[in-house]
Amino acid sequence: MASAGAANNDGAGASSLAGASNVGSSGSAGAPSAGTGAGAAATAGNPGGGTENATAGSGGSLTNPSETYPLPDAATLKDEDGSSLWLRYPLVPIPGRLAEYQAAFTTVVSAADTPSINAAEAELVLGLSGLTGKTVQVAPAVTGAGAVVLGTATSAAIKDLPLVARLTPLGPEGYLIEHAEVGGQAVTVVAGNSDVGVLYGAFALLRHLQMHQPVGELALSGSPKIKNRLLNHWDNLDGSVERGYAGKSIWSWASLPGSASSAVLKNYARANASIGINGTVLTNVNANAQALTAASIAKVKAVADVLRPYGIKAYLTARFSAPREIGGLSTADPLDAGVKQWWAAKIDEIYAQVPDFGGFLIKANSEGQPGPQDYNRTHADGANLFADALKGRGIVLWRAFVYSDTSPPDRIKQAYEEFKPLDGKFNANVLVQVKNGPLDFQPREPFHPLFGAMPKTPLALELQITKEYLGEDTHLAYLGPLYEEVLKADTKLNGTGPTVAHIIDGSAQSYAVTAISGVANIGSDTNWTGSHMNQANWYVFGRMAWSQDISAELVANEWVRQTFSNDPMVLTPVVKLMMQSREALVSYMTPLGLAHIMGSDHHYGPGPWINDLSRAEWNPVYYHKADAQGIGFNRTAQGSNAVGQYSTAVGQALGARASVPDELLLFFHHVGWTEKLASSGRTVWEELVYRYSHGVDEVGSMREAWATVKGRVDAKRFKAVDDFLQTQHYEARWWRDACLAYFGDVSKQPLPAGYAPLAKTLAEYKALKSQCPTDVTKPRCTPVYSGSPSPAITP
Ligand code: GCV
Repeated sequence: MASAGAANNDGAGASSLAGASNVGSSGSAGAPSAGTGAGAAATAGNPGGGTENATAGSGGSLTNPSETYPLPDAATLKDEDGSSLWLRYPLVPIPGRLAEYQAAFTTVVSAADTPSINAAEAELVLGLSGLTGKTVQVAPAVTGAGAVVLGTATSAAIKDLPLVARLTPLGPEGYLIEHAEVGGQAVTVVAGNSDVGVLYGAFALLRHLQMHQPVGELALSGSPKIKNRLLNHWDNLDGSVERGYAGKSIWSWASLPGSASSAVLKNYARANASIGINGTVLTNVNANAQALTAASIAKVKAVADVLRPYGIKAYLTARFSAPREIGGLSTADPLDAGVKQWWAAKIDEIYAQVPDFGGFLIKANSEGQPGPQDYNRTHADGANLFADALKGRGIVLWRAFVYSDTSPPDRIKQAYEEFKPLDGKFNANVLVQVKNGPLDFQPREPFHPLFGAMPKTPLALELQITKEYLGEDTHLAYLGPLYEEVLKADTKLNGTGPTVAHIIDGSAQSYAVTAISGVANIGSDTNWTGSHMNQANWYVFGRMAWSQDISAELVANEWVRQTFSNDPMVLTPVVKLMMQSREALVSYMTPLGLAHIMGSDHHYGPGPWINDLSRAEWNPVYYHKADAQGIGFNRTAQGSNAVGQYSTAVGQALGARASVPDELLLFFHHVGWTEKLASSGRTVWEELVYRYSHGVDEVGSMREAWATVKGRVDAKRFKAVDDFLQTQHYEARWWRDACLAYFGDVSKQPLPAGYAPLAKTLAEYKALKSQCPTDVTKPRCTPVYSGSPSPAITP
């Protein structure tokens, strides 16, 4: 049954994930609500996407044209702290839609008393009561109109309905939501092929309603193509989070198993189930063997017990040297019989406590982590050690992010060189987990050349949700466009296609097992993700893990509607600024294919001049290679030949100056400062100046757009987002001025006319190193400027 939720941290927050609602209020009439702008063409699902279908007949409009959204009364627009995420369920503020929902949803009729069905019931009771302003309760049977009937294809109320024929093909996690007649009454059926499928259906229905969609012709369905959709937490046992910008680890490892009963974990599970995530790796890939002791396994069990009703399996990272560190063995050699026995026993011990344990995520022989190469064995030898012991029960996600201890001529080539020769050598329950690009979660990089190159080895895609290189908690960068760019990237193995999405969903190369991972941005902050807008990146990861065809814009639309408002006066500007945000950030940080020019270690502010670290590839100068003649890393056949790792068609396109896209120019080519770009007619230097400056002004326009929603969203969240946008604007200007100061100095090119001058000297930017960031866990700098950072392109 529904329980009032508590805020993320400790229940102290004013609103909660489970219970908060931003009660709609009357007031002066707002904007006309016919679907406009960013939202107009969107539909509630994903027509033609193959994995999720829209409401039949919902047409192109997301709102009822005959209704308008009232301007919320400032006195009654309650402050929110973000702890409710996108599960707020506020009263529908438009009378016609409210009446429609009040008539359509009066009771929830359950089919079975199982943990997942109970979770679905509880969510529907909570959500429907909030949205309709009426108490919706669970009933044992259909007694009148307005029932929502839950169940699987074998439930008594559902098994004889014609819709079962459409449900069955949707697979074990699929769901279907339709009107039907049960017990002589018109009801809404939420059906799944499993209990978790029913839960997914419940969340899909609530999403539809939170988006104020009509319910007259209800026909929602969905099923994922990718089987394992995981968050990867880089959480350490001491409560810190590597690359975490949202406080401490939510597991509170030291207080487990007792603390598992806190509302935080249940709310975490609800949020993940609502977007289809079905696995979570609890521990950092830079692993600690202590996570595998008996005491730790008891903690994992406690967490897994909370996650299980929501269809989420717990996974762990495995430190390769654990047999030596906690097992008392003298070796961790994967071919040693004693080592095999140790891992087999350890894995049995885990399954005795956690019967649905998902498996292991392993980083080996990378950045100092131990691995099979320590014993002259291969990655396949290492992965198969775990695969044997997990067989029939779990999977191994073996990471391809390998980064050796010696300086390579071109760091990005290592993963392909080590893994491609091992294709076909991994056991059936091993996936090689590959980052989206060959470098390291940059604002933009090309897709990883391993995608398509290992037809006999299932590859999992690893995306980063926490924005290590994209302004962390502070800068607004909606990652939907980045994820979409990767998923749609064309490997051109077959002329056209397959895309990365079709590689990882298993369809292109017949993988037996499939997976996608997102490095979580979640922590103990009340708003979960360090900033309100970063919640959207958790949300979009889940939605795209479920459906690779869904568009970033549609997901932004869904998220804004559920998180802030359905009012087009909010929806249109906020979706627009989200959609421009990633490209704006690329422009002011790493335009034209620049990469890894952030300050060392913290990866926050600009540091293109850094050249004094002991290993070549730790220094930004290694990546941009700017000199008096030009800029960029030559990865063509005449350079490092990284292009040779792609299919012939992709390699040729990236390797030729005439066909490489401007967006990746300096990633693959070293070009002269005064060489002209065919696309703009500007020289490379002028183009850099233009893009850096344009990025700053884009943030200015994002701020202006956000300013228009004042009074239409609660004041607390409005101000929090507004403050961060101001910081971002200043820091975008800092990025622009610092990078142009440095590249101008190297190239000896003057700033062209039509641009604002650089505010400080190169020496002053370099000197900021000692002040900024002041705290690496919250890497915000004291304001770098006063006044307005824009216009950077002067009128
Ligand atoms: C978990 C980058 C990050 C590291 C991270 C590593 C990885 O190097 O900076 O913090 O370590 O990637 O993905 O393993």
